[in-house]
Amino acid sequence: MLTLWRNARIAACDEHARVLERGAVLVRDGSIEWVGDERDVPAGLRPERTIELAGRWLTPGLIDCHTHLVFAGQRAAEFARRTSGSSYADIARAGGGILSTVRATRAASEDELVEQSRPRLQSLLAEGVTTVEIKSGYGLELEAEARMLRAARRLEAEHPVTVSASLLAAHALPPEFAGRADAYIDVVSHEWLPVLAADCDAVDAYCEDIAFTAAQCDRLFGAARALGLPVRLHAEQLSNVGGSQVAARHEAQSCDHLEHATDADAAALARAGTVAVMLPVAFYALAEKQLPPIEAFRRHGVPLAVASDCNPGSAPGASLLLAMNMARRLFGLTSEEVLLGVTRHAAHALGLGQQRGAIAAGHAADFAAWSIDSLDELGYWAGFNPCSMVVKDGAIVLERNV
Ligand code: DI6
Ligand code: FE
Repeated sequence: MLTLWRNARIAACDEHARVLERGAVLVRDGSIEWVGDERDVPAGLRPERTIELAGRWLTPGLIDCHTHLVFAGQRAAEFARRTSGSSYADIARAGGGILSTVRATRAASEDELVEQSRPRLQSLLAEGVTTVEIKSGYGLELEAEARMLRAARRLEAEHPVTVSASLLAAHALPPEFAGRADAYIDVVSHEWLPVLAADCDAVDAYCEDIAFTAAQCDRLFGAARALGLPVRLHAEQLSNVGGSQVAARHEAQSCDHLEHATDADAAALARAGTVAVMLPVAFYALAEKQLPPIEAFRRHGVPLAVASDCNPGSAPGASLLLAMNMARRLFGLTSEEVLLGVTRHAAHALGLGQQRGAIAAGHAADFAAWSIDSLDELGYWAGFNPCSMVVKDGAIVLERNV
């Protein structure tokens, strides 16, 4: 079936960042066949259906390229401790933090994980998100990590969304391995990865002084790549322990957080073609002070993405639009950087740059339509959602009166 989407203002987010004031898109069977000015719609093609957008803004469907949205329970009591002065690292060292969600997640069945995670996914979908990355990392034992990945796949099957699943077994040291981090990395690398490789799209790790060292992440990544799995890394969030350099050495798809990254780190990421993912909700919720080196990323030409980091500890929430607002207000990103950060660059961060993230011929017809006057309104509203329609693989999957 050939559908003509017409009378749209289009932010294509393609390699030329084209903006069409009176644009049209031809979609055949879920894929974009042509995009351009209305007046240039190829003659001779007979669309079987025409959708009139009445001058509305159309962007690619948004991509949230860093979430931990599958988990059980919540950590509101820790948030209260943090707002009265405790630090995230202190709570983690005392056995709370990630390990507290590990206890709740291990105790949850696959059904319970799906039930508890569904509202978070649906919150993102209502904001125009059509692709979402979901990490494991709260199981930290083979079966519980596998269960998290299965829950992510079930959420994908139930909703109009593409899920990219990352195995984050190296998120925290499970209590069974206390004092034996190297042994844990060996088990994950040589016993778990071969079993779980078919169930995930990439391997992630948390490189931090409260988590895993650069050398441990390096070894894990070596094993992942030997199995043909791409890698991504949480690095330089609270301190700089050399994670970006490891990520760059393994041509990571993305390196995420990066508040404490240096100019040399930015240069290494640029050379490796790694996307720097900004997670301002975590920066905000932890009341961090150190800003990521945005100017260095720009100077070296590191592509910037923005993501929600949805998780029960450092970024409790499920709003990519809020992350976009915070990326502008707290990190100083421009509205264009923020839009590319949740479309084209986010697609690249997931290795999906050829299929999604742009309104371009050959890409999937994933769109979001917006009730806004100008693109500057994306990342302007804090706590308000101007998304009026979501289109997944050519089908309208959500319409909102806004
Ligand atoms: N960095 C984060 O922002 C999340 N994980 C990570 O490595 C936080 C996860 C949590 O606190 O539960
Ligand atoms: Fe994270």
